[in-house]
Amino acid sequence: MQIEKYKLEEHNHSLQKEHRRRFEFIAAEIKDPEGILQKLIDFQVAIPSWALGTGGTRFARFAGGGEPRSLEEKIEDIGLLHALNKSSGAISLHIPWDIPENAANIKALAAQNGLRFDAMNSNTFQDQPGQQLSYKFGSMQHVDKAVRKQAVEHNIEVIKYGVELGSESLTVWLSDGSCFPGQLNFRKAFQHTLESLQEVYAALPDSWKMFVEYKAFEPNFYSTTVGDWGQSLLYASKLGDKAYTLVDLGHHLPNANIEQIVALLLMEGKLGGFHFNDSKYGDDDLTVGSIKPYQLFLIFNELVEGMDARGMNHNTDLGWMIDASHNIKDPLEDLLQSVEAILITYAQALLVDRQKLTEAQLKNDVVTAQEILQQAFRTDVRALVAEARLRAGGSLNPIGFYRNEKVRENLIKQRGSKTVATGL
Ligand code: RM4
Ligand code: MN
Ligand code: MN
Repeated sequence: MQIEKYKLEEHNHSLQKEHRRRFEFIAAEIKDPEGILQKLIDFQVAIPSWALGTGGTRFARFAGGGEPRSLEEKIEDIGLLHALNKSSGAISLHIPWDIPENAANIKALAAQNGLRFDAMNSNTFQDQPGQQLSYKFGSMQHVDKAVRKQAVEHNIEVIKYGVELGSESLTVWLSDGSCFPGQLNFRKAFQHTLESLQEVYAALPDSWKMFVEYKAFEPNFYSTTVGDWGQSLLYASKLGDKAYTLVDLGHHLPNANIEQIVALLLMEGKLGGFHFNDSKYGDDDLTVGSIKPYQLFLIFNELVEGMDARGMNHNTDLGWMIDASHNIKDPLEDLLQSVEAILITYAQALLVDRQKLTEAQLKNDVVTAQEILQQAFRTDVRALVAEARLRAGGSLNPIGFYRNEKVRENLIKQRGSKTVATGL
């Protein structure tokens, strides 16, 4: 479904007066509004191809209508999001859920929608129909060399698809681990995994990055072979300069200090990518910013500080991706909410008065340090984010527009009410 430009203009026009009043207020309140607006306009977050359909739990899946039935329709959905918010200009593919049958056509369709291909994701956590050997007891860690080889070859195939599409990174997330004590030898599992990753690393094109994603538990419940940032960093350091750690916000044990992890990975030049979502208990994959917005702010605060300390480009030097799943919301509305939450939090982090914070730290003035952070966090920057969207050609109120234009109803008419998107 295409968004008609005149409809977007009409919608923006009807909201313009109220918006101007709010924008002028915030612009007068903060330092360098123009600089911040440009950073917000530049910032792009990749949408994963698996987040466009309704997810499910291990108990049930309540399918929504009008879900994309093919990779082409997924690209159209992301194009629609991007037309509305101008901040979703990339797609992250999962192989084999979304194999591009004709890469040139897929690339052209993405380009028409203003999208580029972000990290490619491999999948050795499920057995696929026709697959020779099973991953039931792991993939890259497996005791059987033939299984490890199969996993390595799959990853190399994913890189090939990525090269055809113009992607420049591979994310490896392994479910490898064990469910019971004694099931595996930790050291051997690590060494097998490292050797397998090394073989994949050797097949990476020069310009590519490899992201090693960690996760504390699930689907394995006793040990995970890439279980935390320490293990991921160990693999990434042993692999080489093109290997980095990927932080998924839902992959830690409860109450982990993720902002500190981020700060240290950045300091080491080993933070590569990010999977945004929110959670209360485990890998809940909820809408970004819906449960712990202050934690997200503290993470962004470290990201901005750490990237600036290394002179990094906020938009292009890290891979920014959403990794969420939607059980009860319309996935497109949920994604609009997630991207909005990311931009709001990024804007707030840009507001932190770094010089004053450093001064407070040097004086051990704990109270002032807290005041500085909370001053930024409690600033209502929504009109700033809306202005960035407006200047980039998007909508002042993406969800409002989506609902007024009955986008979901139209998609159901086009695609049917019982469609199933590929994926989990
Ligand atoms: C995992 C992890 C990966 C994602 C899969 C579907 O928990 O977050 O990034 O590819 O789920
Ligand atoms: Mn993830
Ligand atoms: Mn996850």
